[in-house]
Amino acid sequence: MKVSCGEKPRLLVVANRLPVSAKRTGENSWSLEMSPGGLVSGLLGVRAQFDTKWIGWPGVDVYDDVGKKSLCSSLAEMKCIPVFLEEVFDQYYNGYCNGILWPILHHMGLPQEDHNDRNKTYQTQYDAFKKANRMFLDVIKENYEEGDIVWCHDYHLMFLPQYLKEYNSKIKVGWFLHSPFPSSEVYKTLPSRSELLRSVLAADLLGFHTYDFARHFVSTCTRILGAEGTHEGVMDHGKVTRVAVFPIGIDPDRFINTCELPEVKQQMNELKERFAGKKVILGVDRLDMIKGIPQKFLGFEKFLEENPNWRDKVVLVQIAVPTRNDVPEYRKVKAQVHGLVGRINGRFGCVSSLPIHHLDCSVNFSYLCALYAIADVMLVTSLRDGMNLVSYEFVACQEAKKGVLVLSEFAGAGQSLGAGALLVNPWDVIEVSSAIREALNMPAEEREKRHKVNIQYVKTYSAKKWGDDFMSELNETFSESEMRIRK
Ligand code: ADQ
Repeated sequence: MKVSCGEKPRLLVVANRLPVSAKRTGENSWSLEMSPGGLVSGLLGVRAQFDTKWIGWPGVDVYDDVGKKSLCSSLAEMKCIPVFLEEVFDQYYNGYCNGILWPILHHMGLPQEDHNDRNKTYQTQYDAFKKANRMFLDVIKENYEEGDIVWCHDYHLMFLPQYLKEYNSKIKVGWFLHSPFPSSEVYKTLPSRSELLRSVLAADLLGFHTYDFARHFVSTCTRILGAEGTHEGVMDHGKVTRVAVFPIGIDPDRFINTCELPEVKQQMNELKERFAGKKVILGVDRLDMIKGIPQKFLGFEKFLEENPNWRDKVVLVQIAVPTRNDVPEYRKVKAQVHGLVGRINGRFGCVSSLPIHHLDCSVNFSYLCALYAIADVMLVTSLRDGMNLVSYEFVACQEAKKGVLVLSEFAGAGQSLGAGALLVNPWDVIEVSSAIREALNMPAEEREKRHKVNIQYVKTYSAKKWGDDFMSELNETFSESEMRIRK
C-alpha cells in the first residue's frame, strides 16, 4: 500500500454529498457549513486514521468557471473535492436516487404513476444516474494515486464500483450501503435490477449495517442473477465478492465531552427551566417518510387520549430537519406532519401549554447535545432505517440522566440497542402509546440497567471501529483476490 508523507494510508471517500454545504457569499467567496446526516456523523470518526480526501457534490449548483475554481480552492482546505453535477442533478438525485431507489431500498416499492409516463421518466432518470456516476469517476481519475483505497458510499453510487474496475482493475474498491437492503421480492420490481447488482459486485468488499440486509442482498443476487451465495459472499461468473456486516457507530466521546462544556450545561439549564414540571420526550429526525414521524405523533396522541393524568405533565419536542424538498413525497409527508401537530395541539393543548413542540429545522451540535441530555425519553419510530444514529447519540448524552430509548424494531439500531431499549412496532399506535407510558414510569434502577447495556454497546461499536473493521477487511479481501489472480 502506498503511504503519503503523513504516514497514513490515502483514502478517497466518495459519497453523493460532501460533509459540508457551500453557500456563495461573493463572486469568489464561499461559506462552508457542516451538513447534518448519519453518513457524515459516521465518517467523522474515520477521517483521523487515514489521509482522507472526500469527493462529492457540494450542495450547490455552480455554473460559472470563476465560481467553480474558487469553490474548489475553499473546499481543498477541508480536503474536499467537488463533483459538479448541475446538468444531471435533478434527474439523478431527486429522480432516480430519492424517487426510485430510496423507496425500494426501504421496502416501499416503486412510486405509483401512470405506466407510460413512468417508463419514459424512468429511462431519463436512469440515464442521468449512470451519467452522474461517470462524473464521479472522472473526478476520481483526476485525483487517484496508485495505491489509494476508494470507499464508495451508498445507493447513489451503485455504478461506481464497475466503472472504477473498468478504469483500473487494481484499484481497491469498497462499497457500503447506509440504507437497508430489502427482500428480493421488493427489489425485483426495479426495472434495472440486474445491471445494478452486477455493478456493485465489481467491488472487492460490500458492507451492510446488519446481517439481515446482507442476507437479503446475497439471496437477491442468487435469485435474480443466478449467482451463488458462498460463505464469503457472492460468486458470479467465477468472481467472488466479499459481503460482510459492519454496523456503523458514532464518536461517543465527542458527545460525552460536549455535554460537559459550560455553555452546553447552560443550555441544558435553560431547557430544564423552560420545561420545568414536565417530562420531555424527544424526537430528532430528518423529515423523511422513512422516519415515521406521523406514526410517532399518532402513538403520542393515543398516549394522551388514554392517559389524561399525563396531559399537562409531558411534552414531545420534535426537531425535524427538512430534506429533499424537491421530491413530491417529501412535501406530502411534511404537510401530513404539520396537520397532525395542529390536530393534537388543538385537542390537548391550552393557551399556556402545548403537548407538541415541532420545529422544521436543523439545530447546532451543542444545542443538539443539550436536548439529548435533558430528555427523559427518546422516541425513534422509523418505518425502516439502515441504522439510526440518533438513538446512539441520545445514549451517549445520557450519562447523567439515564433516560429511556423507545426504538423502532425496523431500524438497524433495533438489533444493536434492542436489549437496552424498549422496542416498538411503529405501525401499532397502541404499542407505541404503551411504550411511552412504560418509559415515563420506569423506575430509576431499571433505567440505569438499560442505559448501562446501551452505553457499553455505543462505546464499543464506534464509528472508528466501523471504519477500522471495514478497512482491514478490504485490505485482507483485496490481498486474497490478488493472490488468487497470481495463481
Ligand atoms: P440518516 O437517515 O440521516 O442517515 P441517522 O443515522 O439517524 O439518519 O443520522 C441522522 C444524523 O443527522 C444524526 O447525526 C443527527 O444528529 C443529525 N440530525 C438529524 N436531525 C437533525 C436536526 N434537526 N438538527 C441537527 N442534526 C440533525 C443514513 C441512514 C441511516 C444510517 C446513517 C448512517 O438513513 O439509517 O444510520 O445513514 O449510515
